[in-house]
Amino acid sequence: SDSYDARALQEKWQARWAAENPFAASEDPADTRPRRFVVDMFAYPSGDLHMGHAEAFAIGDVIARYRFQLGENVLHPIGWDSFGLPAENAAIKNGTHPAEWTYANIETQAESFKRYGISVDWSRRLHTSDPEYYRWNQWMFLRFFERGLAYRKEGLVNWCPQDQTVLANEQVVQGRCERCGTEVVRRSLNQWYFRITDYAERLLQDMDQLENGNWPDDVLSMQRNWIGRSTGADVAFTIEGRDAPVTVFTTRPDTLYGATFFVVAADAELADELCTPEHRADFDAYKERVARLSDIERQSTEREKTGVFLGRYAINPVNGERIPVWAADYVLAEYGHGAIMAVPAHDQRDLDFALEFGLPVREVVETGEGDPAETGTATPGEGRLMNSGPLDGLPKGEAIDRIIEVLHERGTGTASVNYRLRDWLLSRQRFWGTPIPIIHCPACGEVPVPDDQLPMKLPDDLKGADLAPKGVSPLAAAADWVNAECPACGGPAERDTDTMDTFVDSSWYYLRYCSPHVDDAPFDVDKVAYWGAVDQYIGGKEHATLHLLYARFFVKVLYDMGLIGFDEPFRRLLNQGQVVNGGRAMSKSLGNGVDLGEEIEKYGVDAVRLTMLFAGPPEDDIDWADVSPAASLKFLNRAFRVMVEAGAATEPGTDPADGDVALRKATHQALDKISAAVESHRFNVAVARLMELVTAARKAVDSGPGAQDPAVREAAEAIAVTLSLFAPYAAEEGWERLGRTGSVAIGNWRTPVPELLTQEAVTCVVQVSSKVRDKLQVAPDIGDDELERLALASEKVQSFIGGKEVRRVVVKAPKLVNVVVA
Ligand code: ANZ
Ligand code: ZN
Repeated sequence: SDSYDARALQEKWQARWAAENPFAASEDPADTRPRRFVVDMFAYPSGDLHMGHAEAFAIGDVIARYRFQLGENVLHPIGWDSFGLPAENAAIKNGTHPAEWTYANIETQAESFKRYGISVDWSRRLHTSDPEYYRWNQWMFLRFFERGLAYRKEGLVNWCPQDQTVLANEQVVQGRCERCGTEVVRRSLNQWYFRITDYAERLLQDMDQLENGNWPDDVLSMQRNWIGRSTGADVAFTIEGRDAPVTVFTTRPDTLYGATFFVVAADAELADELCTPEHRADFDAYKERVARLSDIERQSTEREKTGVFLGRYAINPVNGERIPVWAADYVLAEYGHGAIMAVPAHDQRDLDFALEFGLPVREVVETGEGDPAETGTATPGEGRLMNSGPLDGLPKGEAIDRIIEVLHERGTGTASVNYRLRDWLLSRQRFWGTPIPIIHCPACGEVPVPDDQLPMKLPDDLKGADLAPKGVSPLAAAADWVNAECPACGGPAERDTDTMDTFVDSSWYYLRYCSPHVDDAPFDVDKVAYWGAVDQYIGGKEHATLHLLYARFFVKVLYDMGLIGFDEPFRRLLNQGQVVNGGRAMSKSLGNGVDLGEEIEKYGVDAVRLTMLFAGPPEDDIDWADVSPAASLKFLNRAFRVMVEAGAATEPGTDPADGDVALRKATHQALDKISAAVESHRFNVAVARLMELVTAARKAVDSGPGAQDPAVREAAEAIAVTLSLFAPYAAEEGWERLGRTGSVAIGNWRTPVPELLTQEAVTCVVQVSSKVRDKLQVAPDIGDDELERLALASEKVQSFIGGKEVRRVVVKAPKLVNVVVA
């Protein structure tokens, strides 16, 4: 048929792509084409693809397809992040093994991705729940363990009572489980950690590679805050009745003379130790209360301050003052040293506490603001020191340097740096994840599973109720699985029953894409060296701190191991917006969900993709209520007809040199602008330019030189080539109708001819107070600022302005400038 039939084209071209895998990457060392590594954050297989996938993958696909068009060797892979709780919860509900749900959904999504026509190399497909993949999680864990970067410790952890598993700090959002929204509680458990804190400084410093627009600024600042570097000093306080002093971390050592009490985190062992018998009952009761709170609640400045006196005194190292030692929950056990010197005059939390419990407030910095003891507002700002002996009169900054020198001389303090970042809590008490490859032997302790015994596979006979949350891993109940021989002494031992956080899986999967089938290493180091770091990564903002920080950490460790030659995984990052409907996020409860499958049924893949890309800049949210896939479909029909008509009128290879000059210029200018727009990720602008080109070609056919004109063929071929980035089915079919062979999508980009990019000048009238005084010849696309500059530079205009004051300049580029003088 000569009209655009989305469904028929989908079937036809999908079958061809399936047979030919046209987007396969090559690793032939003789291949001299530039390489390009483009990765979309992989999908989680919960049901079929949704509108969010459709947007993200349409964006990633334009970027990859543009590179294919330029003739580059592109690695654009696909995979599934297929371990995790939803599969396990579904299995419990349905009485099945999580693999059933997982692999069924992966198949559904794979079919949908194929229909969606994304330009991926299907031969590299991976699933993290395959033993061929997760065995390398285990291998990595063992390498981290050998390097002291994986360790187990007993500590207070975030526990989700609903999911019955621990959560990393990163998975607790405002005191609630990121996944199910249940309020998180604290529990003391023996857990595995990755020592990401060893890399805190590098994670911070190396962000300079990601600046200047390579990564979005807000993601960088979220990472910076998450790492949370603070500079200050460690100061040692003697505690009466204790041999060793207790160190505190402070960002304000200059305020040391204003320290009027001392606070220990109520849940720190130190608090327990320092508590005197008379205060024991009060303290124990208090501790019990604190255990039920989240860190966020504890640090909220809104909450009333609570605490108990421990019956002890600390000695201020600079003035020998005895200050009372309290236990309170606003001090966190796991930050700094779990104890602080409290300076109520200059720290609001300390002031609230002092006012609550009648503790003294002493100003030591003259800030020019009211006395905190009276106003109830601490004064953290700049000023000169007072009540501070040798520091008196110094400004804050100098006082900090001076006091650090003094402390250093006396051996009671040093400059110090602290990070908010905590070690990555990695073990989970759930089933559907990578088993931790450690065997616990009563004689030998923690013994690594030897590499040649990997993968240590999940049992496949647990299902349904076997997996129900019990507070310990379901693996613990599988006796056959748990009991093992100690690899060191051969005695009876037990396997670790926890599984790894699924963020381990996603920390290095992009490296596996370079050689997904190697079975003697996580990746082929030569192939990873060939592709290098990911050139362009595309995905949602929700991963700003979790996944992206962990992936950066993994790459740094692998770099230190000498396995890879780069220390940042993603050179450029693009965060797409969300697809919303009627101004609100789509949700079941609002009933405003839009079903991707139904949209595709109605309008076809090309129209849905085009609509996503035309809606606005990729970072912005798309409101599906405001866009029109029907209009996209109409446009596709018009574009298709132009290609069909040009194809019927002229042969491929027709020399365009004799063609209509106006249309040729329109074509070459469109090519130029579409390239620039795609390179700067302004896909909506690229689509708009393409639409203009279709309009110009239509006009040339209907009321210009007619379809026989070689310029019409040139325009129609340019339409097919550029359209292939956004609407691959229409483009392939159009190309075929133009009599061209081979896929339109690869190596067909056109370089505009420079002579055809020059634009005719237009005349701009320049007025001074509404009287015409000069005429300028300017480019039709001149900007307002440039035009204003030119107009004001005109001698004629200047002579009419004379010495008068210019009130304002009205600019209507490219036709008019009016200089209004007093
Ligand atoms: C005295 C002081 C005076 C402080 C002053 C601040 C202002 P950041 O910037 O977050 O690193 N602090 C130290 N350890 C703490 C812990 N475990 N839990 C809660 N608070 C803790 O904050 C460092 C400041 O937070 C430290 O500096 C300490 O209070 C407090 F005018 O020491 B400061
Ligand atoms: Zn042993």
